[in-house]
Amino acid sequence: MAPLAAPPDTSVKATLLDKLATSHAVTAVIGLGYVGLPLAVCMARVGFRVLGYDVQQSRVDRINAGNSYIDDVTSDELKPFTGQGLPEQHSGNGLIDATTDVSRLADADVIVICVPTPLTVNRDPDISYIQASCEQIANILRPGQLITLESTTYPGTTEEIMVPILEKAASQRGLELDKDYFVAFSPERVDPGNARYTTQNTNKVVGGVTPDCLEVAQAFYGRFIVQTIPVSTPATAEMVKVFENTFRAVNIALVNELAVLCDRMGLNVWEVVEAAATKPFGLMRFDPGPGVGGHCIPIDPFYLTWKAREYNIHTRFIELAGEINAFMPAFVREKLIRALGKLGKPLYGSRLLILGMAYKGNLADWRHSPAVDLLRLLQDDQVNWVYHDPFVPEIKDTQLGQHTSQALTPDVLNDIDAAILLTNHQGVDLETVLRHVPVLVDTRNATKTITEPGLRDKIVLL
Ligand code: SAJ
Repeated sequence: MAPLAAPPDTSVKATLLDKLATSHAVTAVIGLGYVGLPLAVCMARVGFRVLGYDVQQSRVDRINAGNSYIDDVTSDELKPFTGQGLPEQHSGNGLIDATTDVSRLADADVIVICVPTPLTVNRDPDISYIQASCEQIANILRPGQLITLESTTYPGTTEEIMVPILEKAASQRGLELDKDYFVAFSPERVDPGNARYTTQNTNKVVGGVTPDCLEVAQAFYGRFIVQTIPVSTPATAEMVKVFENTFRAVNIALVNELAVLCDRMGLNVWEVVEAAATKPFGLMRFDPGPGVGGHCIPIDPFYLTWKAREYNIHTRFIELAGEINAFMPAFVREKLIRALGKLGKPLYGSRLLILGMAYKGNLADWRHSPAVDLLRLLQDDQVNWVYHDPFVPEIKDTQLGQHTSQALTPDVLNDIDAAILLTNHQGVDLETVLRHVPVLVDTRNATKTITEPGLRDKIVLL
């Protein structure tokens, strides 16, 4: 007699796995920034309904109108999936539905947390956005949900902060972790502006609170990301991420320290770095710069430093790297003083052209930009400055005030005592700048292709 077919597995996990496999799962992303919005588009591309939750109504409105505000997602990439509440002529299929109504998260079978993890003024981790998101999810927690945290944070956050908040609500409703709902940590690996490595084709590390949590999380991410990399615990996954960014911060600091030493020794650090990079093994290229910006590299390593204190470990290496990177704007000021001095001009009261406000090339993001750090430093020198950045039309800073990007016209350029290049944006006409200004301090070696002697002589490299 043929063996009886096993009864269908009607467990919560099996039902959720089936919904994930067939794209019937309703998904949600909390935080529609440079991580959350690209993720939402990847999820919609494989047919998931995606509820995008953000506290900013302006972001929600722009997304529902198919109007992207993130460099890495064009509006043309977003439009096919939006259109909620718009007239039928909007071509979108409405899979992505942005909202500020957090109660709608109750509909979601999968909720991904992509909120900021800044530092406090005392440079301690600020996980208040993670905690707030967990409290919101706890209010709508129900059987059949996977909750994953993607925000970069210190090892231990998922199991020490997130799970207790969810467990408190779950126990009041008779819900059990690993039976009724599942929790994992999976770090984002978005490199803003990187067209080669995207959310979809960058391996995704996943750490589940339990083996079943890992299985469900891998089934979810495996639907739309090229490869998932399972690790044994959420803390391992959290540590992987802070290690990745600390690796960058430390190596950038090394090459920045080299820049200061080469300056003293009369060596060209850019020539050293270029030549060292010809080594086909055992060396990864990093470039010196005016400092380290963005919302990751200057911040994430200090999440590790803070946690290490709990174990009486003083992460001197990480803190030294942070000090060196934070010193670079002052080093640029020193180079500027020398460059103006050679022209018989003081820095005090000089007129400066800042080339680039964004924290790195071909991006519009100027948060935590070294340009802001340098300009705040120069305030005591009473300099008069204007900036040109084709990606950043305007800045509003608490200390610097409001400024708009100036065109590189002769009447702007002729009035300048020195130009300082801080961001290596493509397409900035550096030759025109050099034809008008007396000196250009180039902190990114962006002028390396300019060979005309009359122009080359005006360039001072970091
Ligand atoms: N920088 C240097 N020299 C270098 C590289 C970078 O001075 O050789 C500066 C940049 O100009 C910038 C800052 O460091 O001001 C940070 O640049 P970044 O590209 O390292 O960092 P993000 O925040 O734009 O992107 C990073 C990701 N970058 C890469 O992997 C190349 C990665 O560290 C993370 O996946 C991501 O942030 C994140 O969100 O953690």
